[in-house]
Amino acid sequence: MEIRHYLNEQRQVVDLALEKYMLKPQGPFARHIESMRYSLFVGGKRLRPILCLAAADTIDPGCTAREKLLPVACALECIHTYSLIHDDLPAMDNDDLRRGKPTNHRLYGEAGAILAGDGLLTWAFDLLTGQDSVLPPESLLQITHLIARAAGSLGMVGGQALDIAYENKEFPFELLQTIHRSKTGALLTCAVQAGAVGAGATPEETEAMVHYGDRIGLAFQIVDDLLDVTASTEQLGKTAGGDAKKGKATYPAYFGVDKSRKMALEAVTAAKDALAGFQEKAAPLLAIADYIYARSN
Ligand code: GRG
Repeated sequence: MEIRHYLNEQRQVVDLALEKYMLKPQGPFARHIESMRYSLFVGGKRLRPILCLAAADTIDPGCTAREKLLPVACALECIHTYSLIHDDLPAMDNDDLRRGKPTNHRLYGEAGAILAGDGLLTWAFDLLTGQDSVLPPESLLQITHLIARAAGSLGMVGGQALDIAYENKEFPFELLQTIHRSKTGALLTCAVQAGAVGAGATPEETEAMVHYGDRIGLAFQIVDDLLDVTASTEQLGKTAGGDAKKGKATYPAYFGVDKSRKMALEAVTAAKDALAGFQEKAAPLLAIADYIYARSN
């Protein structure tokens, strides 16, 4: 599978769906909606929605499920984008650059950026439960709960709280794993799990997907840590070297660059092993796992 071609094609599918489902900048809230749309459409790999659709395709290769999952895929991207807007705020990472462009608060002010994030988070749940949602009520309820759990205080928000609380402090490696699992891994795992559930996966199939999500989540975070050390600001589209400056504990800080790369590769191998039962139907998910590791080189 030519992964770059696949990811480009799928990114276009997601972008079209986002355009369809996203609020339009009109009426009395036009400026606020424009601020949400700015960060949503300024770039991004669309990894979470693509993972959701690829998981659905693995369970239901006839591609009928993926259509029904497009609002779910878009909701995941809205939540991810909100997290990036808030992460960049002066009260958090205070960054000027995201996705290669000025951060939201640089353009819309701090209050505007907080509200853009709040708007995207809330719109995600509007999208999940509104008129565009065509999944059967039972799977919809399950998926909505999975997303709320992954995004909230026992997932991404909780992970971010821990990440900030432990800046410039020493802490055991186990806590670093908890931070990564919740801050970054939970939403990635949830994307794959939601795709599987929406496509009618059996509990065993869903379990395999969760295992895959957990391992690519780990690999993704290790690679993100590595890129912060090895890539330039231009390559990253955000300020490079930020982790060390902010006193963040990272994989390279604990283990060095070479060992971290090895650990990322091990995580990707375990992710791929988890999908052995799906054989060639899992080709896109396998290729995405390889792509996550390849970014580190
Ligand atoms: C503020 C509630 C709240 C949470 C923030 C996701 C997050 C939690 C912070 C972002 C900080 C960070 C660099 C985390 C590492 C992993 C990560 C989420 C990287 C960005 O995701 P990509 O590479 O970004 O998928 P694009 O722009 O391609 O969508």
